[in-house]
Amino acid sequence: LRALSPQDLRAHAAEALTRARERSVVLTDAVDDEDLVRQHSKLMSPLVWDLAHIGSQEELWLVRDVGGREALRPDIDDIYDAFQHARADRPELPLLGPEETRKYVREVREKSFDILENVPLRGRRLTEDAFAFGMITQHEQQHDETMLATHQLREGDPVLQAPAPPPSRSGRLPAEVFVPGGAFTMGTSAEPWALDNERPAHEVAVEAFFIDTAPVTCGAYAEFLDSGGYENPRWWSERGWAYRSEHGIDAPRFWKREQDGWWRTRFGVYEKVTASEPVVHVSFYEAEAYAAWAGRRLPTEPEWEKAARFDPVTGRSRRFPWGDEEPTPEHANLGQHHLRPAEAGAYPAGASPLGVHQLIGDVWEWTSSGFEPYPGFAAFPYKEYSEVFFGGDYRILRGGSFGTDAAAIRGTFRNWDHPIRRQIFSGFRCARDTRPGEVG
Ligand code: AVJ
Ligand code: FE
Repeated sequence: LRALSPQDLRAHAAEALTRARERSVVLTDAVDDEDLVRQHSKLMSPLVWDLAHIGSQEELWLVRDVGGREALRPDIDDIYDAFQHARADRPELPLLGPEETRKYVREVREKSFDILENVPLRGRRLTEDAFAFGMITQHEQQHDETMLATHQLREGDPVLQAPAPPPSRSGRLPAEVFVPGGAFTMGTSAEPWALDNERPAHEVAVEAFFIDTAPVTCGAYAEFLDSGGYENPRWWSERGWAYRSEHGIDAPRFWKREQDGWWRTRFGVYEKVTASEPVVHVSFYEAEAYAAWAGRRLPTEPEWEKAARFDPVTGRSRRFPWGDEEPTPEHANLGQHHLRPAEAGAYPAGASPLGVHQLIGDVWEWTSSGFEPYPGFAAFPYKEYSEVFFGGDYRILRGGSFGTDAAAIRGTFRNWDHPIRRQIFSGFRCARDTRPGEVG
């Protein structure tokens, strides 16, 4: 991005915005109007709220701030402000209807494109490297992933289709990978579209450790379940056990035990759980309990990032596990191209220099770390993106899922959620300390 001419940068931003919008349209045109305005779960907004909120944020940042243009709909700012209304209360708001919403987001987008063509991309931090356009692209893609999670919660016939992801192309992989101890560069000061919480680049020391080559599979997770793991407080943290008991949690979200084993509902299809696939829709507490049962632990956030970015030959941290190039379908299962995670070994071209697979794509991975600012953090361009969440009851998730677009993921990207959440596309991999005398 840094090397692009202003004209190429504009074209790149326009292409990213267009791809995001195509996806928003797929997700909202897939259902009828009744489904669009309905709340499918108390945890989620009606899809029509997400769509108008996408337009509202774009109006605020691109049309009004970057473009300096007049407000289109100042009357609806409050309705689509995520901080004014909890998700559970959003169906009660005087929301724009489906057609009005579609018209609104189209009108905002026409203005954004006009502004992108004409605004100087130098001289102001918000427009440097077309940052605001990248930020709004990522915002739309993040809500698209949220809408995909709403689709997963929706009852009724399937409305989304996608081909199956590739099978393993890696032969037999080792169970775990050794990551050497020492300092590495975490975060970034160079990534043009990185969000405020990924900045700045800084050195972090980690002890040597081992990390799983691939995310924990449904087959491995079912062993934990079938050995009574959900009935034994020994594996659970105190808060995790209380959460599992209060909510009657006895398996990953969407799983059901049948006579012939575990089944699941996935985007409206009831199917047998595939043992070789990464487990998804587990909370942090479940991930933590599985790890304890397996005699292991979750990786910390710095450990995850070192495993993903550290190149032992150059000592440098890469943008992605495979290098500095943008993700392609050869590198990772991203972008809702498939509606499920792929089995271990499906993306050999996406492995890290140390040989860790599928860190990007497939499933978000819980880490043991809370959401804290990096040393030197500065809120940009607004406190409500990250700063207000620091120190809250959150755990960091890394790497993105099959429902995350390439525009909204990188080796430095940080996601966070409450430890009880599992409607998101969350899985995990385990790590462990080196044993005395053990060398990788
Ligand atoms: C960073 C994914 C936790 O979806 O709540 C969307 C991103 N911020 N709109 C979320 C976000 C404002 C955020 N996460
Ligand atoms: Fe938002």
